[in-house]
Amino acid sequence: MNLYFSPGACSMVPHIVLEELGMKYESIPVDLKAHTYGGGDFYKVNPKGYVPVLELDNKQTVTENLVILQYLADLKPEAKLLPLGGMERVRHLETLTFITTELHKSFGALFNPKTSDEVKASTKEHIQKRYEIVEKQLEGKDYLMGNSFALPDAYLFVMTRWGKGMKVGLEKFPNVLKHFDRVNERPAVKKVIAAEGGKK
Ligand SMILES: N[C@@H](CCC(=O)N[C@@H](CS)C(=O)NCC(=O)O)C(=O)O
Repeated sequence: MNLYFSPGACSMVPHIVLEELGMKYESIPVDLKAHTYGGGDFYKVNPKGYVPVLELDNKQTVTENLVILQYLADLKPEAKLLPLGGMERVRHLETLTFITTELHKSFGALFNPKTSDEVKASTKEHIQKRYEIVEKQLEGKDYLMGNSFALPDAYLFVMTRWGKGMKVGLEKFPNVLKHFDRVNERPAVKKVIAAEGGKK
């Protein structure tokens, strides 16, 4: 399996999951400005032009983070990153989707150099509103879904990493900060951060 990634980007989430699952894979860095990888045209790998992309051993590609994460977790259900069925799976996917669509997408304006300071300030306020929900969900728990690490924790970790880097104002969310520190200590996470070496 190959993972196309960009250092510190949302592709860090499946990168963490691949390590947590102990999968065999290669990670291929993509230059998102030039849309190239190792001299190749990245649009030929993903016509949508973005990471993450998971390339299977049969050369089929899977895009869209939410789908890549489910595909990977289902390869090793014994790792319990995503329950196989029933309401437990529904709850995990509900939280994962909230993080992707409500948190991740809200960050977009902060990464755009053309965004005015006024819009940046209101974007940060909006992200804080989203984090109020996450803060409550983490109350009395080590991880989002209970007391063990699951897919939504990997995604939240990467978002909080961005939020800290972009000074979004996460100091007022102690549960979120504790969650970040807890996930940051996981050997798989340390390995990925060292491997990606970059920041968003
Ligand atoms: N809908 C995609 C969005 C992925 C995405 O936003 N990727 C960003 C990095 S975090 C990217 O590669 N942007 C570069 C581009 O769109 O050209 C998913 O959920 O996988």
